[in-house]
Amino acid sequence: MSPLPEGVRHFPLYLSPQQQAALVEKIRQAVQAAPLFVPAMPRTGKEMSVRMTNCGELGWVTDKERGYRYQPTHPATGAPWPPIPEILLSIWRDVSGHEKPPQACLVNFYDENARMSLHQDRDEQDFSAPVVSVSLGDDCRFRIGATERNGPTVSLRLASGDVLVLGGQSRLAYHGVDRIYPQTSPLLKNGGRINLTLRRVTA
Ligand code: MD3
Ligand code: FE
Repeated sequence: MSPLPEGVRHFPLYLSPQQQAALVEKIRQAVQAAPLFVPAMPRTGKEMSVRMTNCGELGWVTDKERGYRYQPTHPATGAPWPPIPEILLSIWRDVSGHEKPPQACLVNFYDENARMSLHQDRDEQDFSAPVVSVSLGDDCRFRIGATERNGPTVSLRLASGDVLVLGGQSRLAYHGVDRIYPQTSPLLKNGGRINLTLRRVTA
């Protein structure tokens, strides 16, 4: 068992099954107001396998023409993002150690074939705040490495209701999702995994 990298904290089953179900309902409402979109890589336009939306004052979006960025409105509807559900704000207050509330909540939806390749999160101006991640639905194999692309990595199985805090040295660590383990959670009727990431964006 490799230790987790410096700055990573894992809270297995932070949310009870009842809290998870209530949060899924909040996310379903948010997705009705702010439909999932297909993110595309800058320049190439290659589509990612996850589907995304956001809550909060700013949302992370990407497309071929304008690349990675945060913006206050949905790329298709032009509407402001829905508010971040209160339960997520209370998780942030409990685990982030950060004074200010999160500005963005990225909602990633994975079907059983979706992946996220190794990358760094560096589109934010404030790296002093951690990223807080909440997993719902099927388990995944999450991989995290060093701040250099070719550094050593460790894998972690994330389950529904788990919370992960990525602060300190790990804030700029390479990370990704290698695979989803289908049918490992009864939470989502049609299976798959939802990951919610809470962040500070502006300086
Ligand atoms: C480590 N999401 O949205 S969550 C992402 O499961 C992202 O959907 C993955 O990577 C997912 O950018 C991983 C855990 C996570 C989130 C942000 C991090 C790990 C991180 C930022 C820095 C280091
Ligand atoms: Fe990331």
